[in-house]
Amino acid sequence: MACVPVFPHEHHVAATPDSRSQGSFQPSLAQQHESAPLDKHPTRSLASASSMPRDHNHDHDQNQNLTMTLPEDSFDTHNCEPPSLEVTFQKEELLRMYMAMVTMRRMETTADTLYKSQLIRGFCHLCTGQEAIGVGLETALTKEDKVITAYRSHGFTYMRKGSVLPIIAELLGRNNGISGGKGGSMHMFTPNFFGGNGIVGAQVPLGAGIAFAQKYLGKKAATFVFYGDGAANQGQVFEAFNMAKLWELPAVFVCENNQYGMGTSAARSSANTDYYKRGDYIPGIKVNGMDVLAVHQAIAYAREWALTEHKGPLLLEMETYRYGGHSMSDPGVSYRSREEIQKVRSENDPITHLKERLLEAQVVSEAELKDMDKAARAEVDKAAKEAKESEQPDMKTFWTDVYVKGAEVPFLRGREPQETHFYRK
Ligand SMILES: Cc1ncc(C[n+]2csc(CCOP(=O)(O)OP(=O)(O)O)c2C)c(N)n1
Ligand SMILES: [Mg+2]
Repeated sequence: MACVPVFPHEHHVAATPDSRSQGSFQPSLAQQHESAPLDKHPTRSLASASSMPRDHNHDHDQNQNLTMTLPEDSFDTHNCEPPSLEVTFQKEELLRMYMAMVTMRRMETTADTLYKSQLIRGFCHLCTGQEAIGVGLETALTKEDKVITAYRSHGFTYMRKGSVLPIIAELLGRNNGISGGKGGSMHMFTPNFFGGNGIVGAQVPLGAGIAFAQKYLGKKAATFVFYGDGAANQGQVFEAFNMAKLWELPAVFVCENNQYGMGTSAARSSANTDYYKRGDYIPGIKVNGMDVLAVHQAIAYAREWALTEHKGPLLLEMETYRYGGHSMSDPGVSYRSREEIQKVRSENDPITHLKERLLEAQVVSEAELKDMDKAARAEVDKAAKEAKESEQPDMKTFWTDVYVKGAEVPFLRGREPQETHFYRK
């Protein structure tokens, strides 16, 4: 299976059978599946029963395991062994991953359309092109693990919540949105997903704090802290690294290197673009973030690492690419060429990669994949219709959900002086 990384890794450290079996942090496949993925989420609707292929001419047993070997250049390492290149999945799990990625893409395309028709206002950051990260992440986590990211949060929210309607409704500012229609694109949360944060880099120390809380409370939960290449040079990121290492926190810092910040290439903004080495004393792994199976493998490895006593944090760099502009107000072609975007789309698309794997392994036929694409479209279109039909939040709730109950400041200023709201009379 040809699987081309976004940008071929220059300093690849090949996994040898020996290196893969060394060290207590290397989870066995059995362990990975114990801590795993989709089946541990009974409420998740990655793919409804009706949208999964039922009657095809290939292998009828979707519970059957399929073992595949990832390309040798899937990982580069800094002071640690690479994850195993052998991955085993049930066929049904692979189909659910495909379904999740196409649903996520359709959701973002729909958000793009709704934004352009001015039904979504304000900021809106889409993750089109980066789907393998959100999906590969969730397949390796348990519900109790924690996730925090910046403002490019729709894909993660979808995976943690398991449905599209609360996300589109939130974008449209409707009361059945995930934050009651009062948060918008950057402020989405679930009990174990801490958003959605608009201040670049600020989620990194917050994430270290969440990891600290898990350790303090004796919980067996790893915290995955996402940030971008554009945030990677901030002082607070290194301060968080330092404390996480000193306190051996169960944190995994994940740099989503999509090659650009807000209009500036990684090479123009970072003196060292090997983000996986930038933790210095924290070991790191560069991962082909366009391959959902490589992402899964790296996340499972990192989770095990973080939860092993005295190993402390790990750094992952997901090498990926964003197809759209930084946000809806950026066409995204003034600092990179259309040809570059087209080349990644046609040669290195994460959905196409998985599709090719599934076809090659005869897990599914082309026609069945088309049916899944159609089902994903129908699911998102239905959610968008329902979201559009729902109400805007009542103005009475305008001042609520700003502070934790009991922690409110005496008053909060609105846009106009006469809009001031007094929490304490
Ligand atoms: C502290 C702060 N400075 C500047 C901004 C404006 N800003 C928003 S996103 C961004 C670039 C971030 O790029 P990156 O971390 O690579 O994330 P990506 O958008 O590529 O996902 C900037 C400068 C901000 N939101 N917060
Ligand atoms: Mg970036």
